[in-house]
Order: sequence, then structure tokens, then C-alpha cells
Amino acid sequence: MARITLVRGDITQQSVDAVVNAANSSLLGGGGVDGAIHRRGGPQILEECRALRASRYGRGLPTGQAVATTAGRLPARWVIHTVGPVYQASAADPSLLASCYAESLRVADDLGARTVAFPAISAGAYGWPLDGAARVAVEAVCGAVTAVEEVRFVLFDERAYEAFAAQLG
Ligand code: AR6
Repeated sequence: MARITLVRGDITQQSVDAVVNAANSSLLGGGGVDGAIHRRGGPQILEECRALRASRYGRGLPTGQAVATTAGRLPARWVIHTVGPVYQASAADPSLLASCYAESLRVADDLGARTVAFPAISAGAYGWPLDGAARVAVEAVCGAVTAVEEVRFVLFDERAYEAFAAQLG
């Protein structure tokens, strides 16, 4: 099982093998983590995303799945793009959110990545309440069978950091 570490900070500044992007199905960019990754990583990432849309993912990357590209100018080797579910209070099914973590780790294993940084997927624009998002994230990573040695949750603000710290007890 991977060792879990928590960092408060900006995911684009992490020196790890792979950084996970909280993307959307288009793979063509957005705000939040996605915007920061494309801004700092440079145009090579978008170029590979466009190529993915022109080949394997003509209809976009489905929610809960993950796919890798170069990390461009980021201090990482790869970006693993995954699409979290949009939160709906009346139908909050955590399985697709858990799948984002499991599938990202599966892609990391395929790449041979040993250190992987995750943001709090779906906990920003996609509206997932932080405590639930943190619980699903930690449970999914703890339950994954993976050769990844370190999973680093990178939390942008104190509230998110505390929510993840509470899950780790
Ligand atoms: N480093 C680490 N965490 C960050 C950073 C950063 N640089 N920037 C924001 N966060 P979000 P989502 C935190 O909205 O909810 C995009 O437009 C943020 O405070 O990035 O999965 C995509 O294109 C929050 O806790 O991702 C999609 O359309 C967490 O990262 C949509 O947003 C996730 O917030 C995806 O929404």
C-alpha cells in the first residue's frame, strides 16, 4: 500500500513522477487545478490532450476514468487527467469519485510512476463537500493495490488540508 502524505500548497509545484489533474471530459482545459496545470505546464500538455480527443477519446474522457500526457514544463514526468463527478445532493454516488483515484493509480502503475500528487478532485468547481471528498479520496487510495510508493494529497487551503488530515486520524 502506498504511503500517504499531506501537503498544503500548489499542485503545479510538486516534484513527483505524476501529477493528477482534476479535468473535465473535454480534456481541453478549464479553471482551478486544470487551469493552473495548463498555464504552468505549457502548450505541450494541451497538444497531447487534443491528440487524445482526435483518437481514443473522440467523445471526451468519461467521468471516473484517467489518461496520461506529458507534464510539459512542470517538475513532474506525467500529468494524469481524470474527470470527477459533479456533486448532486439528491444523488451523491461516491463510486465515480473513488474510481478517479483508483483509475489514476492504475495509469500511474502502467507508467511506472512511484510518486503521485493528487488534488481534492471534485471539491472545487464540481461542488463536492470537502469532508465527503476527503473520505472517498483516502478510502480509495487505501483500498488500491498499487506499486506507487507515495500518494501525496496537495491541498490548496487550510480547510481542505484539515479535512484530509481528519480522515487520516
Ligand atoms: N493546487 C492544488 N489544489 C488546487 C489548485 C492548485 N493549483 N487550484 C485549486 N485547487 P477544481 P473540480 C483546489 O475546481 O472540483 C475545472 O474548470 C480547489 O481549491 O480545480 O474537480 C475543470 O476544467 C479544490 O479544493 O476541480 C473542470 O471543469 C480542488 O483543488 C472542473 O474545474 C479541486 O477544485 C473540475 O472541478
